[in-house]
Amino acid sequence: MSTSALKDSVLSHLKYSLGKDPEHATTYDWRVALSLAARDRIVDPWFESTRATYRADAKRVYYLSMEFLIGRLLEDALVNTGVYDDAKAVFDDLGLNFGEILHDEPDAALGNGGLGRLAACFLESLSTLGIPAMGYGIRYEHGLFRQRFEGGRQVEEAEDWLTQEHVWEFERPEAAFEIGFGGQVYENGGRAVWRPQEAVIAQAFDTPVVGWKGEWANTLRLWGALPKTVLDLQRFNAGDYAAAAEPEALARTISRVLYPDDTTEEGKHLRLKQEYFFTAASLRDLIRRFEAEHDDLRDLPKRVAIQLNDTHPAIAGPELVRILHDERGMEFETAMEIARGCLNYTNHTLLPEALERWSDGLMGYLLPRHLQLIERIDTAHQTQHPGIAIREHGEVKMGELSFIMANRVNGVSALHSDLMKVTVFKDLHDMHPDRIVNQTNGVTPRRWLRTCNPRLSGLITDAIGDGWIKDAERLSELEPHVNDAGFLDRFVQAKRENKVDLGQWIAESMGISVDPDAMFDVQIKRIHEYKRQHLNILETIALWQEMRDNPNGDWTPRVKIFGGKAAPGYVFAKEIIYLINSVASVINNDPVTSKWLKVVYPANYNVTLAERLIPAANLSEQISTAGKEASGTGNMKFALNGALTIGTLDGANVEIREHVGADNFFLFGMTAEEVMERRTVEGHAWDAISKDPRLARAVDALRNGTFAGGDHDRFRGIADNISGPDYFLVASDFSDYWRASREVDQAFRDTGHWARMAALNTARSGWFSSDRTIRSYASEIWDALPSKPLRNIAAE
Ligand code: NBG
Repeated sequence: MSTSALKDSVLSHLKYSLGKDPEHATTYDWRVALSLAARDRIVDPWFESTRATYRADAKRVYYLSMEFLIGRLLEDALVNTGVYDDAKAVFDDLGLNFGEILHDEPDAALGNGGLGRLAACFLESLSTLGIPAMGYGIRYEHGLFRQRFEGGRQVEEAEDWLTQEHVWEFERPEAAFEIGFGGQVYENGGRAVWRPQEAVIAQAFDTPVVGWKGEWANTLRLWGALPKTVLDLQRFNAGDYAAAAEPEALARTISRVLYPDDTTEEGKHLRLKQEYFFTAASLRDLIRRFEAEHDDLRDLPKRVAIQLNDTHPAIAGPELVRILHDERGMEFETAMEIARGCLNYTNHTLLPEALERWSDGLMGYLLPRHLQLIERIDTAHQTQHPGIAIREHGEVKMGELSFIMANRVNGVSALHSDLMKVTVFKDLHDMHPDRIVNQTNGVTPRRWLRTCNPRLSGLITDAIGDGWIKDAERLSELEPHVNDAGFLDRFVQAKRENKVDLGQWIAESMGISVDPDAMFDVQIKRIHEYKRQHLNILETIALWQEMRDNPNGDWTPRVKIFGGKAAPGYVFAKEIIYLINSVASVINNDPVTSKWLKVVYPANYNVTLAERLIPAANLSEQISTAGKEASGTGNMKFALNGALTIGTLDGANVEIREHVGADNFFLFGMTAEEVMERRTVEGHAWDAISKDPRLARAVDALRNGTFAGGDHDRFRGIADNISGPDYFLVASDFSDYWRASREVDQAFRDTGHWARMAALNTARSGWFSSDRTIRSYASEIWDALPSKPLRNIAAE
């Protein structure tokens, strides 16, 4: 496409879609006009992908996920369709600030963290690889909350990304299903009939997801909840306006927010409704599609692979059985076999408290027929494999249900998959030793290197051509360049410029000045005790204390950057946020240490902020208690962008270290096995603290009011936890973390060597592309093949 054709398209959308002339157009208008022009370019390959899928009668992959953390879509679409440079030229020509236009787009936060972002990377890779697939989820009106800090504490606000037109989606009023809840189960002629008491409409909204070079586009289909009757006219006419609008309000709550706080009964109720709502709509949709082409539902497993992203869509098992058995009259056993032939389950956590369980009471109330079927599935399984129950203590265990209903079950890193076999799913694994397979996570190199880091990706392409963008393992061709001083200089230069940009942004948005030559040390992820942001901040405190003791020391300057949100109901995580902000305000105002140490915690960490921070990072903090982080994906993005990791042997860190080489990775801490052993030692935290005066002093600073304006109690909770139960072994890992951090300091001073290590991280991280992950799911789980790639629209 020529620049002038793109310009015509943008101007035409501005005029005919937005009804604006260029003189009066705002940044928003321009952004929407450009997005529509970009979207136009995706529609043809999108249609062609669907046609090709029908022609080939290809197996389809359905990815059911409560979360798709897609972030902004415009820049990605421009890059993938090959018109980024043209678009920039168009706006330069119009005298408009292109960066500002790209940044006008709201960040679609339809996810919490890694699990949701993984789903988004997978969709992009599925499209790049040309595998016919569809993502199914919920079109949350508000998505994840927006985080603000007030006096250092987290405040949550509703995110309102949908108040503006969401230009990427197509509303599908014709693709709608009625989804019921509650009611009774009757028997009719030997068949169970479920008569729900209430129902809402699930309506589809489609977003095309385009792959690299625009060769293929799959669909992300998100369900919005609508009422069956918009207005109760009788009540309205009787003057009761609020009650008249009630059905609408009630229905809409289902797709209003992501993960409502489920600590209350109401929250639980709504959450289970959401799960059933989108799962049931998706199953109906995919069966309808199947039946448009085929007539025997027994062939479903040959044509359809369904991936359950965590247990949130686990109700798919009983729902599919219900459709086949109750509605279509198949034998229960046949229905089970078909369901199991289609379904697969990915586990994303071993934390027992994060494995979903629903009380029989709630399940029986909302989904009475499903509860009966779960009992039947449980009995059938126990007849063959006695000793493990899906239902226990009056609850349905969704992990067990998912496992039993799945053809394949996978963990998300080698270590995690191994641990699944000996911990949470030990008994089930012993019964079904072939069911668990590992699929180490990955990230799309298009967004997470090509687009977010144009400087580095430009340099890479200069050195080895652009084949790495589609085939990230070709990044290994950089290895010989790592010994070339000229290449390394440019590598360092690219990183430095990214740091200067970030530094400017920090100065402008937070009023903190940072030195671009200091080490940018970044920990960005949800705030959680197992991720141990408090270990990082304790080390920061200890370092600061040491610098103050020795103000003439030759310290390696560091900027400690944090980012992340805490779940609204997670009190301890919110205390950690408060502590980080409090430490930041003391340290950042200390004239003695200010040339060496800064603590920066920008609020509202999201995909967009990650795209800003990762390219500018020197050091990636991956310091979870070993055995607790299922995989991590941020760790991969950092390594890809030439940051070195300081980390424990946890999740995918293990594999990252194997790939980049132990010499290019700062390892510390106990192994998963040592962690389990250490926990059995009584007083392990006290023991660690008494052996390390540095740690003792840092913990003491939490109790003596240093960061609390003299208030001794403010951070007592955290201090008591670290020195008492310390389940996540912050105290026990501290000394080794300190040692490794000082090694990092030393290494950073040898700039040439550091640059080489950083470049090797990039060169050796290609394996962590989500293309590799998806290929592996396709061959080991889905038995799905890429359909022939179509024309390359980027070349046109
Ligand atoms: C998260 C894990 C991460 C992992 C992502 C994606 C959940 C339940 N789990 O370690 O904590 O990288 O899933 O697999 O969100």
